[in-house]
Amino acid sequence: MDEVEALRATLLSAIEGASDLAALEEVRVHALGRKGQLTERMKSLGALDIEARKAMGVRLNAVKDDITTALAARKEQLGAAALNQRLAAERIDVTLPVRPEQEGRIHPITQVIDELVAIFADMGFTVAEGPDIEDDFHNFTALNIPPEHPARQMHDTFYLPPGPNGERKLLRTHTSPVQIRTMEAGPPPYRVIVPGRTYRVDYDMTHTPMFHQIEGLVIDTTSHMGHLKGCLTDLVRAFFELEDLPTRFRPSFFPFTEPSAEMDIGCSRKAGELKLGQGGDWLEILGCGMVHPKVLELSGVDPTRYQGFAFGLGVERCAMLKYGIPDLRTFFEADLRWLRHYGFSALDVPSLATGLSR
Ligand code: 2NM
Repeated sequence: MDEVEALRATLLSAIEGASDLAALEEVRVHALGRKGQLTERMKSLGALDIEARKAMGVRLNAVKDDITTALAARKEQLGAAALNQRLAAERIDVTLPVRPEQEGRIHPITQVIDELVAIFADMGFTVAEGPDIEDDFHNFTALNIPPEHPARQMHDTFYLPPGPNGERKLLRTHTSPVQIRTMEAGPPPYRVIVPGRTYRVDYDMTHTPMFHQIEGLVIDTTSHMGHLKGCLTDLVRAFFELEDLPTRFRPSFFPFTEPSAEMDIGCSRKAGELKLGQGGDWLEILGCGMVHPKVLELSGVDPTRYQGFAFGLGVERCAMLKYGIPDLRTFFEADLRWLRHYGFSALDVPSLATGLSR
């Protein structure tokens, strides 16, 4: 046997003899690595004359191919053996209970929005959404809010720096601009609610600069104040889960509705404790009214053909009343202990079939 054949035999038997993947890798480096036996032989080809170099080159390449093939085959064998060994040695008990994980909580604001959406959806409303950054027309002008109205003042509305055309955008002060956009987008009938964030320059015990509203809009040919009263009375009775919660409507004023009203719910205030649904006291809960003909017209709806009502309520206030949360500002402090206390399980989706929440 000549030297090349001897090398081939030695390397092949070393490959066969490797007992694990680490040993096999050692054999590979020993043979084919930068200083490996086969590599060194190939380097020495340069010293031979051209005919001998050709012949030896062909033989060495054949040995290299054989070694490479043998290495791959042995690697697969050893890999499979290692896996089988692990499979035999290791056990997973798939019946073990999962490790306890912290469950996230639904923020009371989200919960109340979900509850109100469920109630309105049951009455046939759909949800509309729109931008937080609005223009003056959709937030004020289209709502019949006059140019000199105090709400437009810098100290009540967050204005953005003027754009290239001098127009100053603003953070919407209510979600009504979405209702304007709904009316602009197509003809009545409309039956929509608009939940979302709203912004006003205000910060004290009972006001935060960002807060949440749900507004509603119902427009058809014959929608009237009776529908408004029935719809909103059903709403508060479903939301507070009090079947005969008393309501009353007091005359009020908004530029975008005529007539306008404020709705109160019955309550009692004894020894500083508020109880909904009984006693002779009243608590203001929302604003509403028949949409002003000028608002319809400015939104492209024919006020001689269509009429209807709108309303708006504060989500934080509803959450505080229903869930006994005393301080408005805690809603936005992102305190996890607070959220664990006042938050809701994601597994209890509010629906009218199962009760709004548990
Ligand atoms: C309120 C009270 C009364 C209202 C009006 C409109 C619109 F766009 F249709 F004109 N949206 N929301 C409205 C009416 C809002 O919040 C206290």
